[in-house]
Amino acid sequence: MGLIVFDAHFDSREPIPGKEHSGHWMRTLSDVIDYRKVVQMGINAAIYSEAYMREAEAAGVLVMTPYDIRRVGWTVALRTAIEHGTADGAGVYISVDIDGIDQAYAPGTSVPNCGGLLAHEVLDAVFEIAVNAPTLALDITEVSPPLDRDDMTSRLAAQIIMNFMAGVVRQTSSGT
Ligand SMILES: [Mn+2]
Repeated sequence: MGLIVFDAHFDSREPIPGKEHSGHWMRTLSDVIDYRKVVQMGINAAIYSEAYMREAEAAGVLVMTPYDIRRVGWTVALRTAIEHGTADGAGVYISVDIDGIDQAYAPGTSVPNCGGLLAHEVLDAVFEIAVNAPTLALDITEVSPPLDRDDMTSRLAAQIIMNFMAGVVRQTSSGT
């Protein structure tokens, strides 16, 4: 299974005994994740030491910061991401951490992101991936209604799910 993740964070920190935190699943699920088929889009490189980037890339992860994506353009970035995530004929699981999207669109999250991806970029991306790749499922994480403003983050999350489903329908119906 391939994995295309939208997130500002690597989530590859060490677990801290006795203290719960959400930033370690990319490390602690190493027995089920094939890192050579993982793409992390929207990583905020400014908040990490270089070691995190080097470790991810050494494991085979394709890392794209918002800057990387805009420099090559979304068409090329998504084509590259899909090629990486579907290596060896793998299906793709999409995971959207809402903090990968800029705080201007997604303030309702525990770590708002100044400098994240734009809402329409991620809305278009999940649609494009669902249309153009054998996509298995999508999840959305880190949406926090108590921290939201006028439900804008929750509505964005719902729209991401709808765009994903529209892409799945388009792919399913394209061969008939
Ligand atoms: Mn995150």
